[in-house]
Amino acid sequence: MGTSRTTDLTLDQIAEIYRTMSVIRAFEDRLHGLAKNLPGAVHLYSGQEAVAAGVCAALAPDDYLASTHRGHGHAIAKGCDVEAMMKELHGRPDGICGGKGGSMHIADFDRGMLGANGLAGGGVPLACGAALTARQQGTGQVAVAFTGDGGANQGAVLESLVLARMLDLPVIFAIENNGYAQATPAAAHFSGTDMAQRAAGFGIPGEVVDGYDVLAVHAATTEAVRRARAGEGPTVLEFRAERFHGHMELWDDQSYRPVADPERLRTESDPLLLLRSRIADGTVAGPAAFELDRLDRDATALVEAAVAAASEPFTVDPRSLLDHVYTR
Ligand SMILES: Cc1ncc(C[n+]2csc(CCOP(=O)(O)OP(=O)(O)O)c2C)c(N)n1
Ligand SMILES: [Mg+2]
Repeated sequence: MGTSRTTDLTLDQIAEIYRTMSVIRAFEDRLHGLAKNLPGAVHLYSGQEAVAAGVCAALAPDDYLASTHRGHGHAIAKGCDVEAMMKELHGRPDGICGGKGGSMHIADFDRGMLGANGLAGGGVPLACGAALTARQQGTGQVAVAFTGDGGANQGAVLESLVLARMLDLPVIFAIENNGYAQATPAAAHFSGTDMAQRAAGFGIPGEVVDGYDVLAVHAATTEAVRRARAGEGPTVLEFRAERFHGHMELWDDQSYRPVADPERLRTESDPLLLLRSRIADGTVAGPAAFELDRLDRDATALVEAAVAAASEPFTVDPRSLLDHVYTR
């Protein structure tokens, strides 16, 4: 499995990566409990922060990202406005998609965020389309196609792998293997030792990466982005990191999972604590602990302000119901 040893990242870049993870953690852990009062399904990303933060830190602002149903972390890491996202989750007209998308359709095209997606594997062909556009127009942009381990079994994902190789698209397939598809363990829905291995069958380089190690995620993505921009085509990256919460809020008693797992993950596999400990032991040159503490406090304050703004009373004009639909 790919893990990081050294890094070329500057202190400021490491601080920014930590900040991104901290904002995602604050956003998601705050939503835990709050979600029961919100319209629509909410899937939390805590535990997987290093994947979104490490991948997006390797992208340019105008690169594309197509997300999944577990998309808040991707959206935050791609630069979406946290308050507008929180408002979206509350169904407000001043939400990032006018309050009509909710958790599973957060999008912001100005930031290359092509959208979360309620269809498992659904973002992958969209990212390939964006990559084809970039290639045809010669813009140099790349696209990241996120999917979970379950979504990676969708026919559309496998077709996308074929097309991406045949057309040498500047696309990165980012498979987030968190060990489960809803309540189904990954070992029960795919054979073989890892999903990255599948890439070889499509003639695409593939790598398994420690998804708790943000620097390893960043290094692997940086190389995949280099390949894509150089016209060398797609890469498959399988990031391994389990989620801290259940599959979705209000649904999951996690009876399919060892009882101690979520707590064990928070003590042994927290990507923020992992980065902190590597800075503390001198393996990585990063900000001092008190600066990281400040970033954590800022992240909490940002999310609290977003919740306060989103909790203000609001009205929805019923005449806007049919706005933004394709046909009437
Ligand atoms: C096409 C499709 N089939 C089934 C579902 C129901 N569903 C929602 S999430 C999910 C599991 C997805 O697992 P995975 O891709 O591993 O993502 P994770 O939830 O673990 O992040 C399923 C089957 C769906 N949303 N879309
Ligand atoms: Mg999964």
